[in-house]
Amino acid sequence: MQHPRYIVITGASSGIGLACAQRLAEKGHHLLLGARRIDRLQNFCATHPTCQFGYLDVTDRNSIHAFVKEQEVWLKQANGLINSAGLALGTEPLQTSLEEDLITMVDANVKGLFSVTRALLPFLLGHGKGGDIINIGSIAGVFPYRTGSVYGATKAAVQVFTHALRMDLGGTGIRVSVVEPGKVDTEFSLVRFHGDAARAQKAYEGYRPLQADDIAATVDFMLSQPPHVTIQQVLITATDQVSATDVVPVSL
Ligand code: 8X3
Repeated sequence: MQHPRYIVITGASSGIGLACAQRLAEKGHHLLLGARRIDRLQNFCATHPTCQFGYLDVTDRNSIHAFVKEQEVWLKQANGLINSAGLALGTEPLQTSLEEDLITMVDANVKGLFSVTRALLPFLLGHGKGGDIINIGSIAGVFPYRTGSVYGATKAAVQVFTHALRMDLGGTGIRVSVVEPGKVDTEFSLVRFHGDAARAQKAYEGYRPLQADDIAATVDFMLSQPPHVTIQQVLITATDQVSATDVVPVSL
């Protein structure tokens, strides 16, 4: 078996974060899970003995600092961070969008991801043995689409942050990467559509979307590379998704 790792996962209560937790816990890695919905994390950790959890609201600096302080002992061994907390809100063009949505997306996807990473870097660097930072970006940050100005811009920020942080961390053995998924069948659309379940379900109908575990498998593959290999950027879509917005179901 691969050496067990000590990996922090944000946004671990659902979607890609939860799928990463499931897959990596099954491989015996030690995980520190952060999210707001700690009842979900508690349930998960009850059946996964290598996992522990803490309340983490990445949009709140005080919460980030409290999480770090509470988990200080565990964090001394940390050699991985998966930044999965993030969201899209609304499907309106900017002129009719809600300002609240804009602020929340920037707070979580940009300020939250940057602040969590900065707060954890002293630990990732402290033991001098290298590690991984894997950021969950989006196809929206690579190929802009209508009504995705703010969400796409936050994910473009994640991509640039990844590439520049990799430079900052040159020589430390810490690999920095971004995974940029297309449509993944998770609670993502339910959140984006403000809880409209029927509409959210439609977003994944009529074709075969990615599942959260497809992304977790990619993350696992990246983490499993030997130390001299960095997979810096991965754009991953369902085969049926041929652009940021177009779906053409495979007819084989
Ligand atoms: C999620 C994918 O296609 O909704 O980041 O932008 S998409």
